[in-house]
Amino acid sequence: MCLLAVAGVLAVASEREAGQRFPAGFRFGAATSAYQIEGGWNVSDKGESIWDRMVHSRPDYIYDRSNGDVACDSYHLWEEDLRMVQEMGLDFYRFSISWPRLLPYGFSNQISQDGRRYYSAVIDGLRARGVAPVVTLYHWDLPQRLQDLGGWTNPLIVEWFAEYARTAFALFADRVGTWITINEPGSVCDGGYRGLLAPGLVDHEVGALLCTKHVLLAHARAYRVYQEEFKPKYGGELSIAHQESWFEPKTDQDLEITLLTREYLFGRYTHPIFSAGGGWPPALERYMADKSKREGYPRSRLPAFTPDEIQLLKGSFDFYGLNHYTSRVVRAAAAGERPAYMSRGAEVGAVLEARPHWETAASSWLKVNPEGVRNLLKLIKQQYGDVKILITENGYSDTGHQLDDSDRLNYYKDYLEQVLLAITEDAVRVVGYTAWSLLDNFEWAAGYTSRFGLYSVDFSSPRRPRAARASARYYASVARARVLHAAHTHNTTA
Ligand code: GBH
Repeated sequence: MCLLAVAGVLAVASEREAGQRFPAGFRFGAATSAYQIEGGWNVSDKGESIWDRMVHSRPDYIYDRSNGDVACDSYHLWEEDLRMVQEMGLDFYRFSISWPRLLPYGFSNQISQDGRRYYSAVIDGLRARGVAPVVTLYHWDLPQRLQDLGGWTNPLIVEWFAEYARTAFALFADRVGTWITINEPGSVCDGGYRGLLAPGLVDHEVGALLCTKHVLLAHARAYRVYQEEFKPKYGGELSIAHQESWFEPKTDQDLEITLLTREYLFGRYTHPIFSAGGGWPPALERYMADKSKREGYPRSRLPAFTPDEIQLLKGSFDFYGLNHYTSRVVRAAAAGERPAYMSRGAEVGAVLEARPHWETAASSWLKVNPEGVRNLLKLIKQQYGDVKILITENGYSDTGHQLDDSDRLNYYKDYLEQVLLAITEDAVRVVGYTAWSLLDNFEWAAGYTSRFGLYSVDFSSPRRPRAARASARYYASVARARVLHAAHTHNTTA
């Protein structure tokens, strides 16, 4: 073969390789959350959370009638988890603090010493292994006592949360540089008040919208507490993690309904924080005001912000936290077609569908469309400017006992490829990527039937043994090399 041709091939190959390299400073991590992995639900003085209450009082809510009483037993086996993170060579580990484990009764007058010791040990353990802790303050396990006082629909929760946040900062901010206040406000409010997640209430017309306002303000207050009292000393960064899917119009006629649906399901949570103007997305605000009026409400069901609240929220971020899994096509409900009352688009008259060729994970909602993440990243940049984006979750579920999880491995490969394209081709400032999840865990209402783990967990054994899947080896090799390579070179050992 002609030497020039060989040289040509090599040049192309190395160019490709260069094009597939993540920028210097790009960080790789994996995530979990307290209720999903810890177990130890009633050890020591831990308080009851809304998930403890839900799984114990309404076991039929959970697909396999399981619960998180023991889960991965990470309350006892956390060193195993840290060993896995280290084995993969990850830069950071995102986990959450259980509010009622730290503050058994929700308020900061009583701090659990065991709770404090537990999270302190996890944080120190990570740092000793050269892994940065990324800490979420609220991943859905509200103290039941606060729920009994109205939970996220009570405006007082804004200060209760700020007080909890201040306690956590005071204890851990000397060792934690990255904070997430609330995981997926959309799931907290629209899931929690559509009967899908704890507290399992059904009131998406009013309850979910009150929740939206307060969960956002709680985030903003915590942000200001950090800014004023801790940032000067420790210089860390704080934001919120939004769940956003990529939504595209089904046909050219569906553009307007798609924009409104995005504003309703996502913009409601992002516009007040990231937009230049602040407040609710204007089109949604008008829509909700008109609709509420037609329904005979004296004021909009979407509760107004005061000018001070708008200012408090605006700019309350150091980066944009994005949880992304899936895509939908959006169309306007046809004349006479009433979208199912509980469906996510019903409020705005939208129907959400998947394209037939998108494959479905074990979670029926998780349709695979890798281009969706690149489109969404571009959209965020277009909407909110050149903000730093940390992908705080992305991952794939199977029903999983097999360690050879090629579907998950391919999902990671394809999605990471699109993330990289967004960085290199579209100049979106993505600074890191978090795999959901480090290990199989309690997948909320799906119980243990959907597995997201890079590591499998055998829940039938009291020792909850963990084992690396092929996807863990693959992810480790990407994190180590900072390069995306072809699928057949994945046999690097973790
Ligand atoms: C995240 O939730 C959670 O943070 C994590 O705890 C959980 O284990 C993980 O993901 C996997 O589920 O109508 O197309 O917009 C994601 C929960 C599932 C909520 C998809 C919104 C709607 C899909 N989300 N759902 S779409």
